[in-house]
Amino acid sequence: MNTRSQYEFQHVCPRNCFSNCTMISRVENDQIMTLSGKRTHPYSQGKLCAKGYSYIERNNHQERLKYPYYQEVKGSGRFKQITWKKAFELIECEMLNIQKKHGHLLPLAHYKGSGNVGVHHYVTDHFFTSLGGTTRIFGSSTATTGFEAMEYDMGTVKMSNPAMIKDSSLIILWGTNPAATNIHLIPFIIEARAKGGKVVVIDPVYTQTAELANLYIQLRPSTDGALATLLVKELLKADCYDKEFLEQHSYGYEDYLEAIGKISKDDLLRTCGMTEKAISLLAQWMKETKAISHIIGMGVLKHTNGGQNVRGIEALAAIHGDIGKKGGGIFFRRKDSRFFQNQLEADSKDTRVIHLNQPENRILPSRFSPPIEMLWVSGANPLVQEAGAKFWAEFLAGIPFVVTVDLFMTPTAKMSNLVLPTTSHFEETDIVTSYWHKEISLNEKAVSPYYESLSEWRIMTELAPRLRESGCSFQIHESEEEYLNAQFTEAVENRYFIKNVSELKNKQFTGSSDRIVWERRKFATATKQFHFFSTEAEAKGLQALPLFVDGPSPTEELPFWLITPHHPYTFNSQFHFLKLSDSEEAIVEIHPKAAEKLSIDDGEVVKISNQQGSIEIKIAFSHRVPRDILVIHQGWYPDSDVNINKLTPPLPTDMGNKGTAFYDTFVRIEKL
Ligand SMILES: Nc1nc2c(c(=O)[nH]1)N[C@H]1C(S)=C(S)[C@@H](COP(=O)(O)OP(=O)(O)OC[C@H]3O[C@@H](n4cnc5c(=O)[nH]c(N)nc54)[C@H](O)[C@@H]3O)O[C@H]1N2
Ligand SMILES: Nc1nc2c(c(=O)[nH]1)N[C@H]1C(S)=C(S)[C@@H](COP(=O)(O)OP(=O)(O)OC[C@H]3O[C@@H](n4cnc5c(=O)[nH]c(N)nc54)[C@H](O)[C@@H]3O)O[C@H]1N2
Ligand code: SF4
Ligand SMILES: [Mo]
Repeated sequence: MNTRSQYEFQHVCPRNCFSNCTMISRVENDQIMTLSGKRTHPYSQGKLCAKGYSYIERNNHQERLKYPYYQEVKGSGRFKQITWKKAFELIECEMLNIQKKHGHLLPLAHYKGSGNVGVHHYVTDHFFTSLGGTTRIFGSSTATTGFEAMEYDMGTVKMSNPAMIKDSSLIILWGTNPAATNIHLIPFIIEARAKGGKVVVIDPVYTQTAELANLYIQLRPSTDGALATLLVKELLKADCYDKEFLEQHSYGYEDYLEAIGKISKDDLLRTCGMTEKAISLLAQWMKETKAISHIIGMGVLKHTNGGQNVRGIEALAAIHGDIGKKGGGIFFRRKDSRFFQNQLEADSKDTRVIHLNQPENRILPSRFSPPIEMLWVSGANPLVQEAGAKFWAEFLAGIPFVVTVDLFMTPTAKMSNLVLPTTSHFEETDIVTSYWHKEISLNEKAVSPYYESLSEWRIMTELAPRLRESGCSFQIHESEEEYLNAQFTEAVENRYFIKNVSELKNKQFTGSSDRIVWERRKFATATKQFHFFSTEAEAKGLQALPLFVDGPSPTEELPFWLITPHHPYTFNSQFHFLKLSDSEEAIVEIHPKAAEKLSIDDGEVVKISNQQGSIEIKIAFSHRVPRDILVIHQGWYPDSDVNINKLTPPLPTDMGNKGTAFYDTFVRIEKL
């Protein structure tokens, strides 16, 4: 029974976040008065992060877009406020002109980012699919690198309920900083520690999560696979490995063991930038532990050898016998978190797909055949978030008509012709699924749209009838709820036993089974075994075995790694304007000894550059970073010109064709 008062509504935070917290708003006179986390959510348990608690402020922020705006010359800043009617006319006119000129709509492209991951927001993909052949542009989505690596080894990507981490006696966090990026995991980690479990953090940077660990291992970036191999060698030496798993449930382990037998320990230690002492305690703990939980984060993946490093960690987990056991396993993400109709139908058979993160596709829009003449950007801020900001600026400038749908005037919006204001999750109906925990929840509409904002469903619904002539088959529904009802599939019903929105209303949290994945050790590969040897990887020109492949390193000319991780108080390019950050202005963290060598003082503004470009930024001394690493948090710094992706080259990762090796960026520092 719903016992909430008439003025309470349930929402789900739709950020591309592990938690997708459920929250309750209390509304008076069409205004959200208070907001709190919903306590019955099994994963987030009623707590929000700093960004979540700031949502009321964000919702009414003076910089939120109120009206549609148009500028003829992109980047001129000469925006004119226009009516929605005029905006729809402009869009219709552009699309019809493309259709007339080319006889098809392939020059019309759309690019959807991860600004809002709710089911409602797949309406953009759905709409473009309904036009027949158009172009879909992908930027980077590095998770695909991890997915491909896991598919080589296990056939598919699965993950146990992350709350099970509380039962682990040894947790290893590889390249992830949940104290900043996945705060709801921390109580489970603390619970494991309280029960005597040990926590190990492996990261080149001494992070907020490292502070919570029993052991912190500082490794050279992009060498996780080498460290995993070192640990495998230690286990083998001590005869401490899961023989049954290797013999009965794996394929190709003999080849792997033979190959790593030939690699010297000293070489591996040198690669990882470590002494033997640094790994001996971890090796000892591993020998004493039955099953280990390995949590693999984006820090491992955002390198040119990221996928191969994931395979290295998986090989370690397989040899130690962690897979399919209580208190153990590999935690990365679940791949099967999209199962509504509009999520499944992302592309039509005629869609032209362009991966813009691939260097061979980094050409101007007019050079594609057919050229790109119109771009629709939704939930994305590529000018700030994609590698190679200079290229993206030129790319946007080269498209005759760019439409951006957002809540704020971002740098990308400023490089658009038409900027359309859209609703926040308090102003629309949605369903949010999670790639981490298993809950799905309903997001209710609580207040009227901010000024003239329209929901993305509404925008598409208004546009569709105007494009029937061009073959648009997007179906019109009466409401957002009806639209969502039409997206329910058998997969949703099988998992959650619900058929429509109203059933979800009464059954907000569903399907969190505590089954341990791969418990029967029957994998989804061709042999049903865990593959140390992958013919699929080999066929793609990759290593068949999970052996370490070295990546690029700093050079004399570009002596620093630039690591640009996610900040606790911002969300990618969102929330910077709230000034929640302890570093309101952009700063670069550098070890004082490295700065001393360059005669640079704390607080000094310096130039950081490489072959891609340069930025000017303030120095902050920090003992968290090694001497050859600089850290700048990724995101949008609206009060300065700093755009760190001016420095990141479009280097693809080794697997998953959307991956970008953001953390293989090398730079020099100069005094101004
Ligand atoms: N507060 C907040 N939360 C977020 C986000 C946000 O922007 N803000 N973004 C969300 C999104 S989209 C994502 S993808 C996730 C990302 O969250 P995480 O998985 O935590 O990933 P990153 O912040 O990219 O990097 C994590 C750590 O990897 C380290 N690292 C870099 N290179 C290496 C390496 O080679 N090996 C190892 N072992 N470590 C390395 C970095 O120093 C960093 O501390 O967070 C999500 N949650
Ligand atoms: N250097 C460096 N760059 C990185 C990373 C890194 O670690 N280092 N991380 C990468 C990663 S992991 C990711 S996932 C990407 C994220 O980059 P993006 O996918 O671009 O994600 P966001 O910056 O979160 O959001 C993009 C825009 O969506 C808008 N938005 C929010 N809600 C809605 C909505 O309901 N509708 C619409 N239309 N718009 C909305 C926001 O206001 C914002 O302007 O960045 C990547 N870029
Ligand atoms: S950003 Fe993540 S942790 Fe914060 S409220 Fe949203 S879902 Fe929860
Ligand atoms: Mo991400």
